[in-house]
Amino acid sequence: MAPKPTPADKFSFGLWTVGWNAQDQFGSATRPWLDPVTSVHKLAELGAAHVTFHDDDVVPFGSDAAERDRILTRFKGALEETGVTVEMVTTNTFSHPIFKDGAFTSNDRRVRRYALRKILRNVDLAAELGADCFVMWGGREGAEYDSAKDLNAAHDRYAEGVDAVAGYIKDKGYGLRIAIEPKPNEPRGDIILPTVGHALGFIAKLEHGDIVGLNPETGHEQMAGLNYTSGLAQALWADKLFHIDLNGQRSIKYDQDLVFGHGDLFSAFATVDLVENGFPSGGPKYDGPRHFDYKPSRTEDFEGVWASAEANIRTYLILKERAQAFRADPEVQEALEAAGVFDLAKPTLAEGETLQDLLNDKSAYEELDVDAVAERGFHFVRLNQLALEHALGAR
Ligand code: ASC
Ligand code: MN
Ligand code: MN
Ligand code: MN
Repeated sequence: MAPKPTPADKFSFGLWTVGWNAQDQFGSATRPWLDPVTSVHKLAELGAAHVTFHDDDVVPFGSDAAERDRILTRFKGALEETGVTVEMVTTNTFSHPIFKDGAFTSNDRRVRRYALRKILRNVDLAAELGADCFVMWGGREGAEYDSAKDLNAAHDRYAEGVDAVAGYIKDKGYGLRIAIEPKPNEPRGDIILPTVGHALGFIAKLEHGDIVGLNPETGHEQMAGLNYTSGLAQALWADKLFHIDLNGQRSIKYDQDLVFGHGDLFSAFATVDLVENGFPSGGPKYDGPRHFDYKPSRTEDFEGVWASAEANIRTYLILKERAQAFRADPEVQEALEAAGVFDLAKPTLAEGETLQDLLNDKSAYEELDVDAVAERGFHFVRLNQLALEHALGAR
C-alpha cells in the first residue's frame, strides 16, 4: 500500500502532461482536448498541491485579450475552489511554426523580438498567479546542421534573452526565479544547453545569473547517457537547483516521458533518496515542488490518464519510504562508514594547515606506504546491495 499524499508532499503536475492529446510524429491524437479546469480538479483529488503550465496550455495561441481574460478568470476559479496553487509557469516557444528555428536564438531577429514579448507577457501572468519559478525549456534553440548556426552568436543571443527576462523580473520586483531546463536533442537535432553542466557554465556568464538556476528533467539527462541524480547533486552544490522535472526514461532513446520510476527504477530510488534525505554528510538540500513532467502513453484513455498521474505519486511515495528505511538501517550506516562515505566530508588539508605544511609532511608522500593504502577494499558493492534490497522492500 502506498501512503496517501498530502499538500506537504508538494506534488505538482504540468497541465500539458495529463492534457497531452497523444498526437505524435507518426499518428494523430488518440484523446480529445482536456479542459485545464477538469485537470485542476482531478489532480487535486489525486493529492497534487500545485499545477504548472505553458501559456498556451491554458490560453490557446492567438486568443484575443477578451478571450484570454475570460479563460483565465475561469481557470483562477478552479484554483480557488480546489486550493491548488500555481508554483511554476513556462512559455511555449516551440509549437508554433514561427519558432521552427528557435526563439531567443532564431536566425530571424523578428522571431527573437516576438519570443521576448511572448515570454515577458507570461512573466507578468506568472507573477500575478503567485508562482515563484519561471521555467525556460529552449526546445527549439538549436540546429540540425553545424553550418546553420553561428554558435558564438547563438550563445550571445541566448544570454541576452535570459538576462533581459531576469532584469525585467528584478525591475518589476517579482518574486520569481528563472530555471533553465537542459535537453540534449529533440525536437532539434542538437539543442543548445544540452545538459545540467552546460547550463551551469552558461549561467555563470550571465549578468543576472543570481536569479537564474536549473530545472533538470530525469529523462533529458538520461537521453545524454548521464546520471540524473549526479546532475541534481552538482546543481545543488552550485545552489542552482531551483526546480525538478521527474519522469521515466529507458536508456538513450527518443524522449519517452514515462511515469516516474517506469524507466530506470534504481536510479529513481537514488533521486528520491537525494531529494528527501539530502547528502550523507549534509549540505544543500532541495526544498521545492516534486514536479512531474511525464506523458500518459498514447495507448491510454482518460481512465488511464488519471491512473498514470496517480502512478507518479504512488511510485514517489513508495520510494520515499524505501529511501527513509535505507538511511535509518544501522547496517547501512555502518556500511557507509566502512566505505568511507562520511570521510569524504573531511577537508583534505587540516584546518590551518598550509600547502607548505603538506609539502613538508613526509608521512603524506615520501614515507607513505602506497601499496598498503592501495590494498584497502571499499566494499561499495555491499553498500549498493543494501540499497537495492531496501529499494525492493526486501529489508
Ligand atoms: C516543458 C518542459 C518540457 C517540455 C515538454 C513539452 O516546459 O519542461 O520538458 O516543455 O514537456 O512537451
Ligand atoms: Mn522529456
Ligand atoms: Mn520538462
Ligand atoms: Mn518534456
